[in-house]
Amino acid sequence: MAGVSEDRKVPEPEARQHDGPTARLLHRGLGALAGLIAGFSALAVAELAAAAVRPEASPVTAVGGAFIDRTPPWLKDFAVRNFGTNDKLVLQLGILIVLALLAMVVGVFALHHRRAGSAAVLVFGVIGAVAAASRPGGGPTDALPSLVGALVACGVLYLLAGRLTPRSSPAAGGTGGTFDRRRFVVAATAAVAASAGAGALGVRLNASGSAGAVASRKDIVLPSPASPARPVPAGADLRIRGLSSFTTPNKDFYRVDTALVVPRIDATGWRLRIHGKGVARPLTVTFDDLLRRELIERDITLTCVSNEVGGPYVGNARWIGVRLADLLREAGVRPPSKGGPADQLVARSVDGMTIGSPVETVMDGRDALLAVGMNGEPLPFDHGFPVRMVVPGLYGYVSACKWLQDLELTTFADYDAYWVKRSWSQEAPIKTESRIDTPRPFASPKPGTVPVAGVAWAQHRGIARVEVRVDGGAWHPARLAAEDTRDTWRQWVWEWPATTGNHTLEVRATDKDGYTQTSQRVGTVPNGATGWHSVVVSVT
Ligand SMILES: Nc1nc2c(c(=O)[nH]1)N[C@H]1C(S)=C(S)[C@@H](COP(=O)(O)O)O[C@H]1N2
Ligand SMILES: [Mo]
Repeated sequence: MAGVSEDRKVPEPEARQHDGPTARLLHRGLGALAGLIAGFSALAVAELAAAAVRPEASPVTAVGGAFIDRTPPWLKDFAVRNFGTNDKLVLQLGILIVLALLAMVVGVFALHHRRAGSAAVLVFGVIGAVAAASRPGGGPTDALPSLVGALVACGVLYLLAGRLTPRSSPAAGGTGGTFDRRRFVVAATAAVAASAGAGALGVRLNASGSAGAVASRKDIVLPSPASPARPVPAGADLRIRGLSSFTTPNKDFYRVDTALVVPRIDATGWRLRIHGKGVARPLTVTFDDLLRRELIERDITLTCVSNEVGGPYVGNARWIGVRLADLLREAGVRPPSKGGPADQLVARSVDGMTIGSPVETVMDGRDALLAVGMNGEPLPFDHGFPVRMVVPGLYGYVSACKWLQDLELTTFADYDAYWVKRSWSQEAPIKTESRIDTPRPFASPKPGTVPVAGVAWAQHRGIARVEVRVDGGAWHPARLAAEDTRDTWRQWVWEWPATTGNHTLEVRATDKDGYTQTSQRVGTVPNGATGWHSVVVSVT
């Protein structure tokens, strides 16, 4: 009887109530919330400030970019394997989560160390500023968004922590005491609202900042190529349900790059410089210069070295561009076999990517392109607008530089390109591979005739044969679709007389050099995966 009613009759003094464990927890929680709000203000204000500099200067993008450049190959491989094209989203979310946790810690700390806690926010600002200023294409002004954001956050935290500081009251002891919750709520709401406004405005301004680039892309009319591709042979696309289409639509084309913000370049201001070792006549060309040259159109299948056996990072498109070898010859470049001093062509993009290709390969007569068009339209921004390289037969990381702005002739001995510094091979021709597209893994087709179909590729050599086997039995020759060119992938199908039960399907291809895919499984690092793709299905 005693406890409850007595408590009601003799209430504790207010200050004592606020000193209880729940009150203390609530107080800390509000400190953490203050930290979060300050962090939010920092990012929102930085986003707005970035609109005055460039989108790449916003702190999460800058820190993310710096992180990507320092990612060890195994982690990159892990990210690509597990998150695929979402890897960048995962990275940015990860950075935001870490920031949120740190902001909460700083917020709680600021409850008792208001000045030091607020000042600690500036440390993050400096980290963001250094990362941003040292990004490719960045300069001292790139530091501004992080610094301005941090200053604002510092002020916000100071203010909010102040509202959480107990007013000195004679009865207040320990860590508690009273504070005016209403005043805190008002200040916090104001900070959130103002930041949200600034952030939203920043996002909009950053988007509209690329209006010139978007307009320049819309204005482009691709001239018809002097050397058109022949039409894709009717029999090249088997049109089997579940099988990748022969030409990959741009919207479905795989995307692999290190760019957190896709560069949006205004084609009218674009310049490409060709220079370096053995370049007798260095060249600078504009986008219009390229369009005025002889354009060629070719079907070429692109493949990423990070593509696992059975993976999705391969696609086929119809490209329009100029012959890279022609331009190089105009600049006076000779391949090593003709006495040229440079054996490596290093392509540089506006976002600081470097991609090195063998000069010999680029000039050996294959259709190495400076591409301006992809499947009948100017290159999409994601795929390198306004100009990218495409070299049949070489993995993308040693040939397919997007958002190109510079070509330098040098040697493999003198220079390691971006991925080579990260333990990938200097040279990497595409390996002969094949993939089962249908049936899908763990599908359950009915017994009877089941088409097993997929694609095989050995760019610049061509596919000669594809074979399929079931449960490790004899190899059956698949029917090959018509060949478009030896630079494109080739579809295949085998009509499988499927019987009830669980079965393992395996595929292997043989290229026109007579090489049959090895069964030996190796990973993607350092120059491409090998092994047979297999799919387990249960026929019921
Ligand atoms: N600027 C730039 N170009 C780049 C890359 C990059 O990260 N940055 N990645 C390369 C890699 S590894 C591949 S496989 C191809 C992929 O081209 P896609 O995204 O158009 O399919 O682009 C290449 N060109
Ligand atoms: Mo790649």
